[in-house]
Amino acid sequence: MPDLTTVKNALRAHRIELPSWAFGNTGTRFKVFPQPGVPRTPQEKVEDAAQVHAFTGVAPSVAVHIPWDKVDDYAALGAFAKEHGVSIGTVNANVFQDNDYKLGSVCHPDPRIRRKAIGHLMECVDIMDATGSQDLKLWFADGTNYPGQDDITARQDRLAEALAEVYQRLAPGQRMLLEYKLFEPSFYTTDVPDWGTSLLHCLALGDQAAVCVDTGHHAPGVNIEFIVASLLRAGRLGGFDFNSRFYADDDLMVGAADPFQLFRILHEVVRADALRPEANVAFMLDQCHNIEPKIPAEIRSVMNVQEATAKALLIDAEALAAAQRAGDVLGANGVLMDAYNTDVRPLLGDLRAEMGLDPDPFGAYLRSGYQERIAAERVGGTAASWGT
Ligand code: RM4
Ligand code: MN
Repeated sequence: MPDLTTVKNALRAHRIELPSWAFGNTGTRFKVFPQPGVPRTPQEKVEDAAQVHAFTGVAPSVAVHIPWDKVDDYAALGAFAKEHGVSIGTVNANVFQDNDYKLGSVCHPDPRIRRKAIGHLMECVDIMDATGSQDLKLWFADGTNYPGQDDITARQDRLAEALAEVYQRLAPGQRMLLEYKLFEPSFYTTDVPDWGTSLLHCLALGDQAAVCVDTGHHAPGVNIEFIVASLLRAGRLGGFDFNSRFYADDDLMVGAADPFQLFRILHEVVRADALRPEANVAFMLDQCHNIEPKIPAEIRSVMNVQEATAKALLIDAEALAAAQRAGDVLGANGVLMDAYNTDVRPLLGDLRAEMGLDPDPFGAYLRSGYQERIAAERVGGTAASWGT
């Protein structure tokens, strides 16, 4: 059995990044239900993210989305985050919400639009320089709706050209994470629809480019842990956008729809010894809390990742390898299931107590009075929301 101190040390060192947009109002294409106390500024999003870190101890950075988190002075935003005990993490580019991008951004047939999109990506790298962020995350809504609408190969060429230009702009130590998604908003072709396409572009670019696996971006039934294992093997797993889904890109809390899948994914990470921060795999959340309260939902999500990670760390690797070598199908599966079926909540409670935290971050936050305070204080102004 793995040594409990080693397991706890791995969990203590684990880092989970929060998305600024999870704290703002979000909804579906049908309705956004506003919530009281929602941040009105990027700074207020940072304050809320800092609460999640204060109660969990493992979420010390917050990803920003540009222009949703546009400020005049990004270095000052970074300093503000630091004062609140967190830092600015991944910079997410947004080239999908401008009228010019109706037919795409970096794959658009018009060079003027492509230039504009590349300009935005360059601006995001400037922001990384100011905040000290390591990663630029790129997700493109680019694609087509109708056969014949545009040339599939020409669009790949335009994509490669744009990515190469931005890649050249990266400083040593900065990375480009290329995220894929099967479909939506495009319904016929998507220009980066899968991990193969993303990996091909990353390989062409160089070592500073890696794939981002958003767990909600696959067809139903896809074996995500297989993709994760393959990318780890190739040294090109840049990070995760964790969330869960029942149907498509549902953006629900990670571990809510399929905790077993999350465990299987984390087993591959642990097996590759890639949980350590030095392994440079970013564990990010990318979620929208449309009907549930946002800060508690982020706390619950962090706890869900920790629980799946703890179970993966508890797998008896030696017993598993021995059973695999012996061709003991049921024995090997049993080793995995024993770990999965362990109740790790007491272990995580102990760990939090050792870290000087409340063993129950969820309850502790609810009791803290923060939610009531922001609901009372954040009146006036415009609540941040998906799209602003
Ligand atoms: C996309 C993708 C990106 C996120 C946006 C908001 O579906 O998952 O990571 O930045 O949504
Ligand atoms: Mn994502």
